[in-house]
Amino acid sequence: MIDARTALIVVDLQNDFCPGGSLAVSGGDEIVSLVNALGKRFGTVVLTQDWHPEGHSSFASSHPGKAPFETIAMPYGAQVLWPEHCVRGSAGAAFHPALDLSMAQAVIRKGCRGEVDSYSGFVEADRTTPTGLAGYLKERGVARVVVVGLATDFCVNWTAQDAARHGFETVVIEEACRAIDLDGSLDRAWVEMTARGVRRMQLADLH
Ligand code: VGL
Ligand code: ZN
Repeated sequence: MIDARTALIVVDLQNDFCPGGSLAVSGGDEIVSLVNALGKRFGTVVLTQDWHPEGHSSFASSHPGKAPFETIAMPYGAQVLWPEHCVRGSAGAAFHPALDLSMAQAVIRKGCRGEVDSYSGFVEADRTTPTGLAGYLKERGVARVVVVGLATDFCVNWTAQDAARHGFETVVIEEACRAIDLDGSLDRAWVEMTARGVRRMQLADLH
């Protein structure tokens, strides 16, 4: 077991981000068995779940004339437009069927408000609205978080950076993540995470 002050955060391991889904991340399903094995080693496991209302402002289809993967300006900053994905209650928003949910104590849903996206499991894209995850972890005495899941360059990146900002010692396990990699976003994500003090680790190095 990993010490009780360390939590595992599994980011968005949902059908729409796996092969066959509407915003499939290449190899997204390959991490499920790793994550299941990892989950058994932690006393605190939290899952995040992308959970958008229909017509969400992050969907290209909500912006006439715009196509997926274009970027637009939103009041809170730049927003990449995505194919419709993870509509709340849909099969695409469900967790991958092979993900072992029994290990998780909490599910944090994010991106729930129509006008604001949330890559981060901690704070929405307006950078002011908390999900409550930081308080949940702190109240349970968590000091270190290990972040895995999808996608490395978006939701894992933002979640890990916010964990570090909230004062958690933060680790990302590279093999237990997969990336979208849009115009160099994966390389940029590692630069950003590293600059925040997030540690890039391999599974074998985790104790
Ligand atoms: C994600 C794009 C849109 C992710 C979520 O989980 O990385 N990416 N919504
Ligand atoms: Zn989303």
